Amino acid sequence: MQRTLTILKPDTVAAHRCGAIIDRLEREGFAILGVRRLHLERAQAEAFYAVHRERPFFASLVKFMTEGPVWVMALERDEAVAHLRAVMGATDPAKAAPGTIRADFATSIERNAIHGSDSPENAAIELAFFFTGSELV
Ligand code: FUP
Repeated sequence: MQRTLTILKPDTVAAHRCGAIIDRLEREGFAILGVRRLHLERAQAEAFYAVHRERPFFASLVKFMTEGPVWVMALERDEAVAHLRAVMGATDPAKAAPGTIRADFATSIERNAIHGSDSPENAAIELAFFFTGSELV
């Protein structure tokens, strides 16, 4: 079994689509070990996306991620990182395969509904960003 981190982004929360996406994740075999609903502080969003700090879209991305509440979840299943990435689809919804979450729920490359860790190493870092080990049960 493997763990990964997902964030249902402000566009998803504002559109009341968290339930629809969680239903899809559960049907894909993910167990939800931890859930937090929070409104990210600017410094938190900047730290979470620090790898993108020099990219031209960074300021806009941080503004979007702090415009309203998000749901952060710790997920578990076999091959959780790769499977979540497959179920999410490509970053740009115009390029996301039919039936993926981003194809169905995202409206742009920035407002793309959901985050998923991109490697087991980053999953461990991102899980620790939001949860203590004892919170994941
Ligand atoms: P992903 O791992 O699919 O979420 O994509 P990236 O790590 O490459 O990018 C992280 C986030 O930055 C994306 F979810 C959305 C945002 N982004 C943009 O807004 N514009 C871009 O051109 C690329 C990424």
